[in-house]
Amino acid sequence: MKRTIRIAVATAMALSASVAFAAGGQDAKAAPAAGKKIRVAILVKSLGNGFFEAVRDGANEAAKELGDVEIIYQGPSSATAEGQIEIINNLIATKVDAIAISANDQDALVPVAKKAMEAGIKVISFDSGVAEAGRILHLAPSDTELIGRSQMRSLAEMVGWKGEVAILSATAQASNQNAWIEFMKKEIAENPKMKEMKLVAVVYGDDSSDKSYREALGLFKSYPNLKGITCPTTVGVAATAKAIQDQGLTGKVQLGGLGLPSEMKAYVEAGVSQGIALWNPIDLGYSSTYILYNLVKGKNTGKTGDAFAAGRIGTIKVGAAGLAIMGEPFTFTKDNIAKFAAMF
Ligand code: RAM
Repeated sequence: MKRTIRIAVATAMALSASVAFAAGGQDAKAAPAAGKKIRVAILVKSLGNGFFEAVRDGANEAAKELGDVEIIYQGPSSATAEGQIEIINNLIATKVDAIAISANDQDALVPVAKKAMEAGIKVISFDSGVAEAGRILHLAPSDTELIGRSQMRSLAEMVGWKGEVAILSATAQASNQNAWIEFMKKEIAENPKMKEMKLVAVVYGDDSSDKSYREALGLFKSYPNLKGITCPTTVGVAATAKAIQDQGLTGKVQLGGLGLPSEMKAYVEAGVSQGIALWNPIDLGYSSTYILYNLVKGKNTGKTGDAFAAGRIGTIKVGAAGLAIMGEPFTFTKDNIAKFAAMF
């Protein structure tokens, strides 16, 4: 079977011990401060998203190791900046110590994130970034250009390098998806092997299963010759897989993107998608918690060049513009997806 994304992956273990991280640097288990726990809020794009539930599990794992950390997991019911702003205001009022945000809008959250930092709260973004002025650092799961270009290459392989393709994304303001889409567009425009491919539409399912499903149906209707869809969102890719299957389009419309193995296993095994990619969301939550803990404890500042000790992950280094990058995406195909589906 075809490999969908040509990204070198050494072993399955590389997924949880991300390759871009320097080895070692295990932080000693901090002794709980007398009585008071450090309150770390994990603010996600929206509730009910399995990806973020795995992030939460990783945060809880780190909190357990650290001992004196309490995780507060929150998110709006739908993926809006307004909902997140309201939650951040509440977190400021209740005086949490730290917040990790996956942003629904990188700019709209800056004023309230600044307000939180002025109140002494340590603020970072992870997954989907807040603009630089509104966070100490951003923890990205992988390199933006690599994610964007490799998703388009993966889809190209599936459709045989020709025909109409579309992107079904999360929200129109999502900073992570928009940055990836920029590189998907560059790849299709620049790669001479893709000259017979045409990107016909970019649509938004807002990380809602229902809306994503409807948008997928809309694509089938508007583009009867559509050969493939790539969805850089776990919610969108699962909904699109269901739409393809329900419409009897398996094998006619190819599907690629970023998906949770637990949600995509059945579709990948049934051939609805030849393969999807992702990183380990558990590690993202685990690392975010260690980073915030070290910031609160004054062990790190988060400035460029700073190195955080992050438990089993090792050392996380902060690069230019306060950007810390975890590792490389991993590709799940019908040969390996079952193993990961049990994890996330
Ligand atoms: C969805 C969210 C998240 C993104 C993943 C791939 O769960 O949009 O931000 O990183 O997909």
